[in-house]
Amino acid sequence: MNSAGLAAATATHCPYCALQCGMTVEVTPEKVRTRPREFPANGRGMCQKGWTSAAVLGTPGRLTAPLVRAGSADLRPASWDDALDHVARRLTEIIAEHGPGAVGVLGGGGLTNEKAYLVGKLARVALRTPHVDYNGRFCMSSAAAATIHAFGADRGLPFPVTDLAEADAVLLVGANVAETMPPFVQHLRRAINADGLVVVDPRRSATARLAGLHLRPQPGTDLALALGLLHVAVTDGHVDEAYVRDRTTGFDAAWRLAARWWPERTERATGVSVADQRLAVRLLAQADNAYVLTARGTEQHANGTAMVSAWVNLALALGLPGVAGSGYGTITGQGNGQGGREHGQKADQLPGYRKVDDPVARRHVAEVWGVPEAGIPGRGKSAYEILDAAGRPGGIRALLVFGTNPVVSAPDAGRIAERLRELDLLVVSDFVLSETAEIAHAVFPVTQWAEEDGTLTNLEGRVLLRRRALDPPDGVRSDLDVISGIAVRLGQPAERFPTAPEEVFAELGRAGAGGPADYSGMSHERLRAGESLYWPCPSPDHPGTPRMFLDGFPLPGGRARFAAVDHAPPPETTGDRFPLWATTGRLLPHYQTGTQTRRVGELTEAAPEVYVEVHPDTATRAGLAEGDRAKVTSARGSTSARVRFEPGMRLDTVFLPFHFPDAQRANLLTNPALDPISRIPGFKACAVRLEPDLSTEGGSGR
Ligand SMILES: Nc1nc2c(c(=O)[nH]1)N[C@H]1C(S)=C(S)[C@@H](COP(=O)(O)OP(=O)(O)OC[C@H]3O[C@@H](n4cnc5c(=O)[nH]c(N)nc54)[C@H](O)[C@@H]3O)O[C@H]1N2
Ligand SMILES: Nc1nc2c(c(=O)[nH]1)N[C@H]1C(S)=C(S)[C@@H](COP(=O)(O)OP(=O)(O)OC[C@H]3O[C@@H](n4cnc5c(=O)[nH]c(N)nc54)[C@H](O)[C@@H]3O)O[C@H]1N2
Ligand code: SF4
Ligand SMILES: [Mo]
Repeated sequence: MNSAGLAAATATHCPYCALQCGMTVEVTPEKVRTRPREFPANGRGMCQKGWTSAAVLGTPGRLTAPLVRAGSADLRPASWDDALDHVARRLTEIIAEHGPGAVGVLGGGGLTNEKAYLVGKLARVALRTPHVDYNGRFCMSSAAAATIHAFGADRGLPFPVTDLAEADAVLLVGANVAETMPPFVQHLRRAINADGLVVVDPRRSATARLAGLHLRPQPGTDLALALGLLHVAVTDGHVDEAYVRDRTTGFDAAWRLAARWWPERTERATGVSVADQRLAVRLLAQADNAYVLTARGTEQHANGTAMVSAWVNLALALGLPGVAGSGYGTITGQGNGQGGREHGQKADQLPGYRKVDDPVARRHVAEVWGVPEAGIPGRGKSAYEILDAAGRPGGIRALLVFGTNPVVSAPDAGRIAERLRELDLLVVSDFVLSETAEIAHAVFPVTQWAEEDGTLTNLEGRVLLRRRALDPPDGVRSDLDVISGIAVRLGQPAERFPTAPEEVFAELGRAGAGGPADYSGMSHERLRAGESLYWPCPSPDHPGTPRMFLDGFPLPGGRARFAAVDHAPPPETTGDRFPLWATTGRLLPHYQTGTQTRRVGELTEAAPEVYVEVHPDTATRAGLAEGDRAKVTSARGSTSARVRFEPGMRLDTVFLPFHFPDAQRANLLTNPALDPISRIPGFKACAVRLEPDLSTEGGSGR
């Protein structure tokens, strides 16, 4: 037992990705250790990051006092009261001078549901700014927009992840689960053994190596491929006509566009052969149980919403969604990527996954918050637009950041870092000095996953309770304390910004009651008792909803909607100056911007620096050998990366992981053009050139 009377072993969940593997945290006087625990999503599995996650709790770089920068001085330790007073005073001055719309707030999909909810409330009620958004804008927003259109609701997997174990065929589009959530692969075992796993990825990724069929389109051409597969489904007679007639609308308009994507044209646009197109569709259509799953490879494009819609169209034509034993799903990425997009930290959204411009939702939430409805601001800028407006006259002058590190993760990150330096006030909550915290005016040191209670919603819409397993270090407080501390100093009553997670959860349930993501029947108590609760769960005696859409879709007539979408090339093309496509993504050992995993010895040893994965012939043509340092340059900037040969790579494509800081940032290259609907940037396709890096210091980041 430690001072809070905590048990030596606590059943909880991993701090990282959306699989939320069940784990036990064991605390002894010598050390803190994590072990996997039996849980449906992970079986008994856990990846290297989960095994080593306790190391971040005691990392030498752990922040234990607030930091404040006065003028151009360095960040210096301050007391909590002084730091909170300082931030509140500066916010008050900035709002007085520029108005509330000069303040921006960014949240994250790693925050608990309770924190995500209070981040939104802080912005709307205490700061009165519409400009609140979160890092999921860079992650899940295309899938969210496409599935809300198609199904009327966005729950990543609208079925338990264990259902996949019965699948004979799975089409996995732009997902590298073998690295991004290794225990997930166990659920694909049957499909893999039946040669029914079809992977769509321009790279021969670890996941593509498990596939019976690997389709290798040029980056950014997924939409043409999806249209081509729909075309083949129709012409080869694989459409589920009864399903399309009885359970959907809009097929004809979608087909009119897909009709022009005959197989040979699709092959020319994507590089995927006619035979492989036909085989992929046949495998899916002839399976007893089949699923279409998408992830960031196909979603993070400047037309990502349309791309996801095209994959959903294919699933609908084959009669998969809303049928037991088959379906469509998007694989949520961050630990609370699902809950993070439901409780009101999005620019266009109120708690319960309701629209901020829906008058009924506004009245309901205003009543729960005890504020006049007219006082709730309308729709605000999206994440990239907030960052891009930073420090501009008439733009964002003050920015509060909870749980994201845009200096590394934003597209065109060199320019975004410049914008953030122009802010009058940048405030960051984190447990380490992230690259964004380094340039902040105030930094609050916060508790980590194992030091506080909170709920998260995993990739299948199941709400989990993460338990406090040990005491936080002295000087560290929760994000909930930071939010409440700022709000109260801005004149809010303390009871409007509670700091007890259980109390916040009860309030977010009330605020979201009646919305699509209805948590009002859930409580920490039910979760502590071990109930398995999937939303919607609208009353205390409701068992939750593991499988959605079986009785119809929450749309007129209960019917799902096809979307009429057509292929468009990425916003920039390759040519003489930039002849190659660069795409970006993840490696097993590191998580996101690496602030956590780069502090773990074993993980840094496994992946010490950025590399560029390239076909040997492409590298040789650029005068590069394996292990050389290459300079990768786009119209935005350059990254210095070690060359790694990959014979399975397309000749026209290179790949870089985005986990590394400074001159190693893949995001010095990426194009910030945004999808018109989801506002996601196209992290997965930009034009670059590759050459030897002759600079001795090894890089030329901006
Ligand atoms: N180890 C590790 N695991 C993680 C994370 C992490 O940072 N590290 N992050 C978590 C988060 S937040 C997320 S969102 C998920 C992401 O999980 P994934 O989506 O699986 O990860 P990515 O590596 O971003 O992209 C997946 C694949 O898309 C491919 N791809 C690139 N361009 C294209 C394209 O144009 N079309 C298609 N079809 N594929 C393309 C890439 O080659 C890559 O193999 O992972 C989660 N899990
Ligand atoms: N080129 C390229 N760029 C990408 C992507 C890509 O595939 N390619 N993927 C995009 C995707 S999918 C995502 S999700 C984003 C992720 O991008 P970010 O959100 O910037 O990445 P993280 O490293 O998760 O940043 C979270 C920060 O918050 C801290 N943190 C973690 N938990 C908490 C908490 O509870 N409270 C507080 N206050 N802080 C916390 C961590 O220490 C870390 O510094 O990156 C996007 N950027
Ligand atoms: S797969 Fe995800 S949840 Fe599981 S241990 Fe690895 S990072 Fe943690
Ligand atoms: Mo993500």
